[in-house]
Amino acid sequence: MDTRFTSSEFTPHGTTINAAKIVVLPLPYDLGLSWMPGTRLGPRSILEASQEVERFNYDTFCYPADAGIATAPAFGGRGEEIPTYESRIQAAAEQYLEQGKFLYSIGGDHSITYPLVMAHLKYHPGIGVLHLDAHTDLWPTYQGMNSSHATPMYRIVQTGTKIVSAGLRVITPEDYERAATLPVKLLPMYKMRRGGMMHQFEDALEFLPERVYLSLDCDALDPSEMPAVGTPIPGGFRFDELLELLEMLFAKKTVVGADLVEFSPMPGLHFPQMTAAQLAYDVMGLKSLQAGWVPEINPERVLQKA
Ligand SMILES: [Mn+2]
Repeated sequence: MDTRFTSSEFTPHGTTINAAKIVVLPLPYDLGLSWMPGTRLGPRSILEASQEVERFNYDTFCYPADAGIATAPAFGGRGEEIPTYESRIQAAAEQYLEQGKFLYSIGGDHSITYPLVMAHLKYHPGIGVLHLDAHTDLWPTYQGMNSSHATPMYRIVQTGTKIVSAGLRVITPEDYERAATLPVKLLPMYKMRRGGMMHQFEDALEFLPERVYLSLDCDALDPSEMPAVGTPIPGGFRFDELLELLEMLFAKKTVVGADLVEFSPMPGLHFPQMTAAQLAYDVMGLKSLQAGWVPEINPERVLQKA
């Protein structure tokens, strides 16, 4: 199988990480999961599906691949102590950030986001985190572990980093108590639905600094469109709603890094991995346009000119 994201190494920019603006970091890991294992198979499955993603990105009207997308070697954490694995993630991320790359990490369960954000904080001090998820991931410990897919936002916020968590459908009274004393804004899905989704989201974004890291848990999407997650929760975003939120995010903030986590492929069901690959490519498109790496091309206008 192909272990690269898209066949974009065939772009004019060549095949090397040196020549690429975007580096995809696959992190096949699932020791932070509480219920269904399987996210360690996520990156491979998304990379495979990405071969079928159309090179022209109709969601963002550009060719993200023209920015140069290189895929870093994947590494999981089997047989490794969790702190060791986390330092390896952070070191790998720092290596690419040092080279000025836009890092797009593919998990893996949500525990990978903590070391990734730590790396980004080093190169982009003062960033905030936009967290799209069904869950708050704001537990101090979960099942006795402080490194779990239920704890990354708690760990991140301990560094003073501001977080907006949106799309939430599971919030406990304890979450609200915790959030009240921390720089976290919780945006439950029911409020987004009732208060005008885009308006609520725009408001929440004002809580964050100008530069943000985007962490996207696949279970933010509705299970009807994204069933391939460890902990599916009904009532999530539709794909087009999520896309609109991402467009607003890139219109309002500079995104300095991003991840996509918790994808857990279901044998025999291939549309979710295509959805995940498309979502990843959409974010790369939005970033490429924001950074001016590629031009916007409206395909309808091309037709009018002809
Ligand atoms: Mn999560």
